Amino acid sequence: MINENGTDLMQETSIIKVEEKIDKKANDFERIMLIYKSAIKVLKTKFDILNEEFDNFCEYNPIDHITERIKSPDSIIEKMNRKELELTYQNLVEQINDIAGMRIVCSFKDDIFKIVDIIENFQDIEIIERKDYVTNPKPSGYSSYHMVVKVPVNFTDKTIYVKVELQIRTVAMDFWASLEHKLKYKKEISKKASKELVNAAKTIAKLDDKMMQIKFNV
Ligand code: 0O2
Repeated sequence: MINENGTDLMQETSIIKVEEKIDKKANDFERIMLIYKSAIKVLKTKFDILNEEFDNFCEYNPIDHITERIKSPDSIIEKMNRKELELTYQNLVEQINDIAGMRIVCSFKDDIFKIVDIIENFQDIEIIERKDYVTNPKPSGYSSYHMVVKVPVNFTDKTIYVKVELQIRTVAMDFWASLEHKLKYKKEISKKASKELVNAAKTIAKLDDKMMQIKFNV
């Protein structure tokens, strides 16, 4: 929840046309992006601490690697158009949950749920949405655990709560998603190829289950 000293990013944002401002390289857009970048830094620090704790004090580290990104202006506009949203900052902040994104890539499938548990226990982070495409993959075959969280970012005069999308997946799921994204990027693919990708995703899901079994039996 947002406490009485905190500000939601939405309250920070007036209704300005995103397109115009991006074209003019206006300060408003840069300021908003800086706020998202800061939220990523806050979360990244949390995961760096966990990583060190796992490496130094635990038998095993479930995190293989972490990547983060801020959505590009072109990609923001493409997503807003796809969702038929008017290009305003208010819509950007309210409706687009993955301007700031972080991907936590785990070794084994059960590690995903360990990481989810850990995030649920972060006292200062609010989970506002989750989608479990690990238990229920998308029709495309895509598998990952998604969470949208609100992260408090402290500035000189206020705390702003900023949305970050977390994608938690195994190395194998990451391999599939990354290649599938490359194959589909800005082009239609045939029905046959789509079917083959779904089959490849099923093979990968079996492989993840097999690797987990092996881990439990070593
Ligand atoms: P990009 O370029 O990766 O950022 P929402 O974000 O919730 O408002 P949506 O699309 O309903 O909108 O949410 P969903 O299904 O949770 O997907 C969000 C993100 O998950 C996508 O962001 C992708 O990164 C990833 N994703 C979802 N489905 C697929 C898929 O079939 N294949 C691959 N490779 N990735 C997928 P963007 O903005 O669509 O794309």
